[in-house]
Amino acid sequence: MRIDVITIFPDYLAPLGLSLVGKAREQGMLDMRVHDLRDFTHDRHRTVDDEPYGGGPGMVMRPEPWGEALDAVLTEHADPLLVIPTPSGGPFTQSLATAWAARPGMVIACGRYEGIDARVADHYAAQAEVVPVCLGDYVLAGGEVAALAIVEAVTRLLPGVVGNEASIADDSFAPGSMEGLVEGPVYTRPPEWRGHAVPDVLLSGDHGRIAAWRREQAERRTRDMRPDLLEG
Ligand code: JEH
Repeated sequence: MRIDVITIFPDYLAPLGLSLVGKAREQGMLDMRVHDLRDFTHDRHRTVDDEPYGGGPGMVMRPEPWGEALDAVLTEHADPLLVIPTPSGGPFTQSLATAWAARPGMVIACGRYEGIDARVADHYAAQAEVVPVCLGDYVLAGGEVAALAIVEAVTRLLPGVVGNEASIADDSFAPGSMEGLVEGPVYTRPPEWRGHAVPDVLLSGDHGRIAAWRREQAERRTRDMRPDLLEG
């Protein structure tokens, strides 16, 4: 898979050289390139922002550097997908991660300030699938943290990246697992730690009872922590 990230803070994406994503890159399953938006400016100060038309606080990202960067990067993509993190996007969900893991690649455009001039998304809709996404209901300072989350969520679904295929099928939000439930508590050795015992059932070897107990725990925790998941 090919992933291009465009940002004014390329160093923000440095963690994607580590861990699972880093291994996927070393193993040649992921070709990820990070581009500095300022390399696509032409003025002496490498300006990427300007005042908002209509007034208001903050600054908006100018369309010209985005146009030059996206023209250069999108031509490298066969079936172009342009992902734009923004507080006004649709929710980024596991089902989007699954769909995107099956594609040849994507370009992630990381805005800063009050966001990117809206004409950029409009313009590229003619040549790419443009998807504005939002991580969650809190306000970040830019799209970089969302890009980290998206790259990790998608990459771990690539065939051969996670050694254990069962860990993917079992994901809380994955289609066909414990549908729409969060996971209950998990334990490892020792059987007693600082006076806290592991529930007996998990040491019983009775796989039927263990499965029933886990289901009950998942339902209980979903009711307590994520009642919204039970509404549907
Ligand atoms: C934030 C991309 C580019 C800050 C404020 C405003 C909210 C009311 N889950 C997420 N949160 N934030 C982002 C995100 C994702 N994905 C995100 C970004 C950019 C993604 C620039 N920023 C900073 C930013 C304007 N406010 C938005 N409003 C509803 C709480 C108030 C206005 C825009 C951009």
